[in-house]
Amino acid sequence: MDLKPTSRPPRRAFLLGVQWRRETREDAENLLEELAQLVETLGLEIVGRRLLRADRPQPRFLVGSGQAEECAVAARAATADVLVFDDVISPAQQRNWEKHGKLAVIDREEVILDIFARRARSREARLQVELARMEYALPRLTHAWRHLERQAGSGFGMTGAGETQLETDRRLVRRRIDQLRREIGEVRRHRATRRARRLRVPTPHAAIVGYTNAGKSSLFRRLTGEDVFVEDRLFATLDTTTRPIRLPDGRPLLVTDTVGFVRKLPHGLIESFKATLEEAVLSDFLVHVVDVANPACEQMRETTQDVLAELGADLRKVFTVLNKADLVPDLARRAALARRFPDALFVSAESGEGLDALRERLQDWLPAARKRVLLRIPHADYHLVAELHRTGKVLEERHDGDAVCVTAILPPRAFPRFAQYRLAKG
Ligand SMILES: Nc1nc2c(ncn2[C@@H]2O[C@H](COP(=O)(O)OP(=O)(O)OP(=O)(O)O)[C@@H](O)[C@H]2O)c(=O)[nH]1
Ligand SMILES: [Mg+2]
Repeated sequence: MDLKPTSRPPRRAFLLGVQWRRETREDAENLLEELAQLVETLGLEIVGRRLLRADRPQPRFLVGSGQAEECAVAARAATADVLVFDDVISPAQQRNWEKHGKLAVIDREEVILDIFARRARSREARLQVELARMEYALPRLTHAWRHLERQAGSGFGMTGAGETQLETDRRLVRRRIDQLRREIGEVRRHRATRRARRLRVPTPHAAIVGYTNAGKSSLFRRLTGEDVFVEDRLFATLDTTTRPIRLPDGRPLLVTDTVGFVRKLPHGLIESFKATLEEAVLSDFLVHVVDVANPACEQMRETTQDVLAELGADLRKVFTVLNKADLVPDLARRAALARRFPDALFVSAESGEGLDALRERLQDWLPAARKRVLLRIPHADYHLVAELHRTGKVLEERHDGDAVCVTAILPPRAFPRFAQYRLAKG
C-alpha cells in the first residue's frame, strides 16, 4: 500500500525504542523517556510505548519481523496514528513499516527537525532548519511530502513533460536546497562582517553551551540580566544571543547563549547550524552547563563534548558548571558528583548558589587576567607553596637560604594573598 498523505497531522503517537546488545536497560529507558519529552514538545499525545531488545539491526524493519508485527498490532490497538522510532530508520525501512503496519512512521531525527522548524525565529535559524529538513526529505520523498506541502510556494503538482510526480518533486527539492544554500551564504557573510567589526575592539568572549534544558538561558539571564526565553521544554533556544557583562574586577566580557544539544542529534542539523555555533565554539572559552538533577547527566555531558569536538572546539578551553544544584541537597550525592566532575563548580540559576564563584571563575579564565609573579616564601610559610600549586601554576621553585623562590602564574583572586611575598614583576 502506498501511504496517501493525509492533510491531518498525526496526533496519537506510539513510541518504539530498542535496547541493543551492550546497552544497559537504564540507558535505553532514559533515551525512550527523552523521546517521550521530544514528542510531547511537538504536541502529540503518547498512547503507548515499547522497549524492544535486539542484537543487531535487521534490514527490513530494523528489528525482527515478529517484533515489528507485534508492535504494529499493539500500536493499532492503542489507536495510534503514528509510530515514532527512537533509532534512525532508513527510507526503505520506513516504507516497509508503513506498508506493513498501516501507520505513519517517523524517527527521532524527524521529531527533532520538526521541533526545530517550529521554534526557529530568526531568518538564519529558519533557513538552516529548512535546509536540514529538505536534505532529510530528499531520499524519503514518497513519504515526506506531507511536510513539504507546508512549504509555501514549493509548487508541487507542476509536472514537467515526461516526468513522474516523484521526479518533479525531487527536482523541486534540489532546486530549493540550492536556493537555501545561497541564502544562508548571504546571511553568513553579513554575520562575518559584524564579527570582524567586533574583533577590532577585542573583548574577551565566553559561550554557554550544554545539553538542551540544562539551564543555559537561565544562567545567561542571571549573568547578563537579559530577559531571554526560558522554558521547561527541549530546545527553547535556537538562536544565539550575545551580551556584554562586567566582571567583579570591572573588566568586560561578552557572553553568548546557544542552542542545546541532544543525543542522536541529526547530522544535517549540526551541519547547518555549524556557522552559528562555530562563532560561539571559537570564543575564548566555553562554560559547559550540566543539569546535575538529571540521572543521565554523564551521558548528556559526553554527548555535548562529542558535538563540541565535531564543531572544532578546543576541549581544554571548556569548564563545567553543575547547574540545578538546588535540586541536589543531599551531601553524599554532591560528593559523588564532585568526584565525577572534579573541576566543576556547583551553581543554581534558580537559587543563585555559586554565581559569585562562577563570576570569579570567569575572571580567572580571561587570558590577560593571570599574572606571572616571582615570590619569596620563607620556609616557615611553606604551606603556601602547596596552596600555590592548587590555585595557580608553579613554573619554577628554587631554594634560597631560609626561603623558597617561586615563579608562578596567578589568577587575580590570589594576588592579595601573596602580595607580601612578591619580589618583582615576572
Ligand atoms: N530547579 C532549578 N531549575 C532550573 C535551574 N536552572 C534552570 N532551571 C529550569 O530548567 C528549565 C530549562 O531552563 P532553560 O534555561 O530554558 O534551559 P536551556 O539550557 O536554555 O534549554 P534549551 O534552550 O532548551 O536548550 C526551566 O524550566 C528553568 O526554570 C536551576 O538552577 N534549578
Ligand atoms: Mg535556552
